[in-house]
Amino acid sequence: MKANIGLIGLAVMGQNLVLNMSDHGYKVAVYNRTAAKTDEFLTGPAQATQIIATYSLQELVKSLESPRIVMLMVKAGEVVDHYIEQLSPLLQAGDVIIDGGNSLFTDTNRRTEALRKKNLRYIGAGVSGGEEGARHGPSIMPGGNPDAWPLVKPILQAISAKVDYEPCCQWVGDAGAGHYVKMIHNGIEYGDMQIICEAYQLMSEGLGLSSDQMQAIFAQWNQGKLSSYLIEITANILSYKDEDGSPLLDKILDTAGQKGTGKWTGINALELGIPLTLIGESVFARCLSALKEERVTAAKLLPKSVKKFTGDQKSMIDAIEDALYASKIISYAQGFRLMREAAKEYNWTLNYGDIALLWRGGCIIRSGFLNNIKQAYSANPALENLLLAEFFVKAMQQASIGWRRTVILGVEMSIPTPSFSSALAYYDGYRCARLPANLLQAQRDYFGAHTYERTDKPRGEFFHTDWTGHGGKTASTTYNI
Ligand code: NBP
Repeated sequence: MKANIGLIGLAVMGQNLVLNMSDHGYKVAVYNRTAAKTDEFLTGPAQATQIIATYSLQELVKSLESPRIVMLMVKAGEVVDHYIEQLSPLLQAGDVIIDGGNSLFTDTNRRTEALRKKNLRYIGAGVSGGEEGARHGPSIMPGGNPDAWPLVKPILQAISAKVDYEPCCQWVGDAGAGHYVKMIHNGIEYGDMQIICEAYQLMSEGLGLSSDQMQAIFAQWNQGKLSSYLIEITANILSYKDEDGSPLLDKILDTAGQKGTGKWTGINALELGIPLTLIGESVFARCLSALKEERVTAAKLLPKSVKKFTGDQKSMIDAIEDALYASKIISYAQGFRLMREAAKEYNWTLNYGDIALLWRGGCIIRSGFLNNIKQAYSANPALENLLLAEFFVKAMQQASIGWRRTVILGVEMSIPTPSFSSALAYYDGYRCARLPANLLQAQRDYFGAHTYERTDKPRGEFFHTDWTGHGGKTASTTYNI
C-alpha cells in the first residue's frame, strides 16, 4: 500500500508531525538529508508504526499515492528552494508540496507562483506549538494555492489541535498569507514573552519577591484574565529547581536568542507604515540582552541608585497584572491592525475572527483572551482596531491606572520596561485627537519646503511658508511613504 503523504526533514518538528499523522491513521513516508537520522527515527520513536523510511527523493516520490503530497519540515530559506528544485521534476501535474517551516511570506508568494506555472500546487503553512504541539496537535495556518486545500485539508485538520471540537487549522488565504499570519503569531509571541519578562524583573528586583512567591503569583494569574500557555509555563519554570535545590532560572545566562520571525514582523510593520511598537521593543530587548559584555561594563560605569520598594506589595502586584493585560491588548491590537494593512497591500481576504480561533489551541500564544478577539470581530468584521471594540475599551479603562503605576515603578527603580512603556505611549498616542505633528510638519517645511496641510483648509491642499524670509517659493514634491 502506498503512503498518503511524504515528509522531508526529520528534526524535532518533522519527527513529531509524522508520529501525529501516523496516530491519525495516515501512512507516512519519510526522508531526511542525513540518512542516519532516518534510521534512528525508525528504530526509535517510529518503531511499531507503519512509517516508511526512504533514502532518496525518487524513492520517496515513488512511495506516494497520487496525487502526491510532500511536506517539507526543514530549515527555512535556501533549503526549501533546494528541495522544491529537486522534487519538481519528480512530481506530476496536480501534486502538492507543503512547506510547514517558518518561511518568509514573500518567499512563499514567489514559490506558489513558480509552482503554479509548473502545474504543481503549493501550500505555505505556518505550524506553531513546538515539539509538544507537533506531536499532539499544533495550530496550523495554511495559505498558498487554494486548489490544494481540499486535498490537504483532511490530514492537516486531523493532526491539528482542537478547541470546542473545532480544528485549529483553517484556510488563511492566497500565496504567502498563511506564512504571513504565522509571522504575526511569532511576533505576538515575542511580545507576550517580553511583557512576562518585564513583570518578572519588576517583581524580583523591584519588589524583592522570591521565585516561589512569583510562581504562586503566575499560577494565580493563570486562573484569571491572563490565563494562557506562556503564563502557565512561566509558573512552572519559576518552580523548577536545579540539582542543588536552588531555582534553575537564576543560573540561566541572560542573553536571548532569536531566529528572525520577530524581526521580519517589525520590518514588515515599518514597510507598511503601521505602528508595531510592542513587538518592535520585544525584538530590541532580545538584541540588548545579547550585548552581555557591554552591559556588564556599563553596569559598573553607570551604576543605578538602588531604591527599596516601600508601598503596598499586594496592590503593586495587582497593578503589574493590569500592566500585563493592557500591554497584551495593545500588542494584539497592533498585530491585527498590521494584518489588516497587509490584507489591503497584498490583496488577501483575511478573516480576523477565524485567525484568533486558529491561535486558541496548540500554539505558543494560546489563551482564553483570543475568544474576546473573536467576539470583537464577529460583532464587527470591519473593526479598524481592537482598541475600538466595546470589550477592549472597558478593559483598557479598568487596567489603565495599574498599568501607569507599573511603568512609574520601573522608571523610579531604574528597571527597564520597554514593552510596558512603549505600549502605554502608543495607547496615549492613539487616543490623542491632536498630536504634536503640527510642529513636525512645520519643521519639515522650514528646512526642506516639504509643505503642510492646514486645519482651516480642506485635506489634500498643501502649503509652503517662507519661514525665514529669505527662502524661495518652490516646495518639495509631496509624497508619503
Ligand atoms: P530545523 O529548523 O533545525 O531544520 C532541520 C532540518 O533541516 C533537518 O531535517 C536537516 O537535515 C534539514 N537541513 C538543514 Br538544517 N540544512 C539542510 C540542507 N542544506 N539540505 C538539506 N536539509 C537540510 O528543524 P526544526 O526545529 O524541526 O524546524 C523545522 C522547520 O519548522 C523550520 O522551518 C522551523 O523554523 C519551523 N518551526 C520550528 C519550530 C520549533 O519549535 N523547533 C516550531 C515551529 C516551526 P539534517 O538532519 O540532514 O541536518
